[in-house]
This record gives sequence, C-alpha cells and structure tokens, in this order.
Amino acid sequence: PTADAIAATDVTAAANVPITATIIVKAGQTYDGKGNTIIAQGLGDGSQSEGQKPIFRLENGATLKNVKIGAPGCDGVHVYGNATLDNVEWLDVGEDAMTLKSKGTVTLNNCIAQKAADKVLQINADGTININNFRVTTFGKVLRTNGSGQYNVTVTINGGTFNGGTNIVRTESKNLRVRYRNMSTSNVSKLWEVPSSSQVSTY
Ligand code: ADA
Ligand code: CA
Ligand code: CA
Ligand code: CA
Repeated sequence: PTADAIAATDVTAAANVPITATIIVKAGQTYDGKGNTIIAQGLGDGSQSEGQKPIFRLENGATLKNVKIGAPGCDGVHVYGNATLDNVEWLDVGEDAMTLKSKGTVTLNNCIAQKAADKVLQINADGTININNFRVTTFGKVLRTNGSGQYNVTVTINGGTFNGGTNIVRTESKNLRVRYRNMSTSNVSKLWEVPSSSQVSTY
C-alpha cells in the first residue's frame, strides 16, 4: 500500500496496525503514524538473516514521524536520499533499524531503539547523519558503515542515551567523521571503533 492509503486509515491512537507489504513514503511526503504500532506480517522474522524486507521505504525528502515499529522489526526503515525521522520508536529492532541505501542526509530526532541484536543504523552510502536525542538500549553497534567501504560520512550526535552495547560507531572508513556532545553512555564496551581516534571529536 502507499503511505497515503495507510495514513488515510483513521485508526485509534495506540492501535496496532498490521501490514503485509512495505509502506512506501514517496519523495517529499510525510507519514505520520499518530502513535500507532506497525506489525509486519510476511516481511521477515526480525532475526539476523539478511534479505528481510523493510517496514518502511523512504524516498528522497520523506519524513517519518510518530510511529512505533513492533516485532518483528524485519529490515527496519530503508532510506533513499534525504529523510527525517521524528519520534520513531523501534520496540524490537530486527536485522537492523535504519539503512541509508543511497547518498543523502538523514536526521533522527527523539527516536528510540530497543533490543538490537547487532546494528541499529546501517550506512551503505555516503551521507550526513544527524542524531538528536536518540535513546538506544541493547545493541551491538549504534552506527555501522558497510564492510570495508570507504564511505564519506559525517555523523553528528547531539544528546541521547546509549545503554548496553559494544560500539556507538564502528567503521572501517577513514572518511568518516563523528562529532558529539551531551551524550550519555552506560555499559558500552568501546565507544568508537574507527581507524583513527582523530576522526572523533566533541563540538
Ligand atoms: C551486512 C551485509 C551487507 C548488507 C548489510 C545490510 O553487512 O554483509 O551486504 O546486507 O548487512 O545492509 O544489512
Ligand atoms: Ca545486515
Ligand atoms: Ca531484536
Ligand atoms: Ca539490513
């Protein structure tokens, strides 16, 4: 279904909304989940298996807001280009929570991610990733670039709490920079798994 078809459904606040296909948010459009919880059927089991389908596909300039993604988290949210995610909550991250699939700027505001077996934000393209007041509990890596790819990435973390995981950022890219401030961490083994500590700074 298109985002319009889903969003037009006037469901009661805090309802579960079952879906059987990826919700596509077209370029420049906004999907407002109004606090409801999306429950996927047939898109994947939320395990670490690759090849699951995303719950949402955000095209260039899309906004996703006020939505909870229930289990199974499948392959989360795929972003093609620029996107804004406001008040998105992953109740049980699946294979990963959000993937940048093509070059763009992604801003996450006031999002929550829970129960990630491994990665939360998977970066498979050049990008600018702005992470404002993200709250993550139980994870492997909050942000991971794909394999050995030398992606040009600027990560800015402003606020947020990160509890129980291995790394905030893990990358093999020498072309990634991370800047952070007002960030709170607990039980995180090694904050920055990056080629050089010079890639990380406060601001
Ligand atoms: C793994 C896998 C990649 C890609 C990535 C992802 O890193 O090796 O090919 O699928 O996950 O986007 O989830
Ligand atoms: Ca993966
Ligand atoms: Ca999980
Ligand atoms: Ca994935």
